[in-house]
Formats: sequence, C-alpha cells, structure tokens
Amino acid sequence: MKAEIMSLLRAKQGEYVSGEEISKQLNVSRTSVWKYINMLRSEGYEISSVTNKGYRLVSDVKELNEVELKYALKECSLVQECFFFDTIDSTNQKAKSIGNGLEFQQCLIVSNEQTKGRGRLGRQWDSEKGAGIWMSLLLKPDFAPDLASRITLMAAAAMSEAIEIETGIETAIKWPNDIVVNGKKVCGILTELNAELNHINYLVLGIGVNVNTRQFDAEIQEKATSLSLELNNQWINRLNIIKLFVEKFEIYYNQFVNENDFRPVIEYNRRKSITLNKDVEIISGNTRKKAFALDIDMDGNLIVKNSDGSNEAIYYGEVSVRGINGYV
Ligand code: BT5
Repeated sequence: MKAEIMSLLRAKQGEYVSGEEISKQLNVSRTSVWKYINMLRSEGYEISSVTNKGYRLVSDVKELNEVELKYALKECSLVQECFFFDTIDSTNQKAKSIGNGLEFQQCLIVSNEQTKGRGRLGRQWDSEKGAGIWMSLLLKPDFAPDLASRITLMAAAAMSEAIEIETGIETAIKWPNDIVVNGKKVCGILTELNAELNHINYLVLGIGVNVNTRQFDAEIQEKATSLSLELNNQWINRLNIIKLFVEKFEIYYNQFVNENDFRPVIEYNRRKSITLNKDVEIISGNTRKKAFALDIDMDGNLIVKNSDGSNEAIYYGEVSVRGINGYV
C-alpha cells in the first residue's frame, strides 16, 4: 500500500492530492491513508499535509527500501512480488521456504543484511548491513532441470552489465558464478534447485554484490572488493543496480524460455571471461587437477584441455575453478 500511495504522490509531481482521492483510488479508509503516510515519513520521505488540500511529496528517497524496490519493479512481469527485510538469515533460505509452500508467485527477496549468508558448498557469504545487494529471485522455470545452470550464466551477464552501466567500472566474469573487478571478487552467485527428475518445482537465484563495503574481514580482504572501493569510496546506489539487473536478466530469461536462444548469454560470458585461455585448477571434492581453459560451449559448460591432451566439458556445480596463481 505504501508503494501505491507513493505512486499517486509522485504522479502529482509536488502538487497536493487529497486524502479522499487517495482513499477512493486505493480503496482504503482515510485513517489508513494517514497511517501509511506516517509510516512513509518515518522512512525518510518528507510529505506535507494541509487541511482541505491533502498530502504533497516534498522530498523523495531514492535509496533501497521496501517502497522503492516495489516502485522500481512495478512494471516487471518476471517479478510478481517483492519482499524487503532489514535483516534476515539468508535470502536464499527465505526463497526456499516460500517455494516450499503450496502456492507461490515468482518473487524477489532483498535484505539489508544477512546473518547467515551462504556461498556454494555451505561456505559463508559476508553480508554486512546496508553495504551490499543481498537478494534472491524465486523462479518457476518451465524447462528441464539439467538446464538450470544456465540461469547462473544469465545472472552473471545481467549483473555484469548492470554494474558497468551504473558505475562505469569494467567487470570480468570468472566462470561460472563470480564477477571480478581488478582481480578481486565483487559479486557471487548461488543457484539452488528443487526439482523432480524432469520437472523444476522452483529455482532460487541468489546474488550477493559488495556495493558500498569499506572493509572486509581479514580472511577475504585479499580477494574481495566493492564497487565503492573501486571508485575511491564513492557512494553507489544499490537500487539502480537491482533495477538494471532485473531488466537485463528478464531479457535473457525470456530469450531463452520463449525463443530457445541462449547465444547472447554465452557470447557475453565469453567476451567477459577471465577464465578462458588460462591454466586453471579444477577442484572437485578432494581432487585437484590442472587443465587449460579453452572455451565456454553453447550449453554453458567450460571446455578444458587436460594434461593428457583430451578435451573435457566441465559442468557447473561439479567443481571450483581457480587460476593456477591464485583466485583468478
Ligand atoms: C558464492 O559462493 O560466491 C555465492 C555467493 C552468493 C551470496 C548470495 S547473497 C544473497 C543470497 N543469499 C545467500 O545466502 N547467498 C546468496 P562461493 O563461490 O562458494 O564463494 C564463497 C567464498 O567467497 C567464501 O568462502 C569466501 O572466501 C568468499 N566471500 C565470502 N563473502 C564474500 C564477500 N562478501 N565478497 C567476496 N568474497 C566473499
């Protein structure tokens, strides 16, 4: 309701809109309108009220909060609902609990902070309050489960583009799930699946981006960076990046689902890849082997040349791929 009230106030561009008009248009009582207006004020919007005239938006908030998120994505058909939390254990966890319900809509879950953010294979993901984008997209894709890893590559391309448009920073993609700036990780992606043999019940696409982080924990400071750190501590708007990401992702998703066209995603990943044409180490469970990264094939697999000269397709989810001399 707050988002709808903001839409009405914004549409008036600084003019008054009466309480009665708001209550009629949104089908709520005038007392409720007054309550919602007060909630919006407590979130930082300056809204003046004058008897007999109504309410007027004096100054706007453009940073990430529930109202802004809903407003920014109101035209998006992929995301039918948005949830915003100030703190949560993990947005992926929340998405899964929604997906486990009987009926659910495709939705985006964003939190200002995660207390138990997770990476792949149960690793920890540091998610400091207010410093990053910690979000999960809950999807019901109508394709076979073995194609699910493509979502990770779509997300990497869409987020890389979103970051570049918003900040001008040049990004690279470390196959399959990291976005890297100047050799350090700025974004990680965790795709999780709940499926039968040939049917996806739901898919959770989790994305973490270090946006305004100033300092990292000692264990990761050598290999992690934030967009702000890369721009001399300039403050960066998280909401704009989320909006750009969703727009780009939706295009890639629809191209694939409706036209079976995955080529644009692969081409983008190839162009931005920091993995290709490098000696890499492939880590699978306790085994490690050295290989040379040749290509990303049309299914999104990494094609490597093994030391015995044979070529092999590495499928997402089986392995970690590291540069021989460190993280990239
Ligand atoms: C990933 O795993 O990169 C996937 C991260 C996904 C996080 C998002 S946030 C929203 C959603 N909800 C969740 O609970 N998760 C998703 P992986 O490739 O396994 O990398 C994890 C490793 O990255 C850790 O072991 C650390 O070494 C490092 N790391 C942890 N936090 C980091 C951070 N904030 N920035 C850069 N590196 C980090």
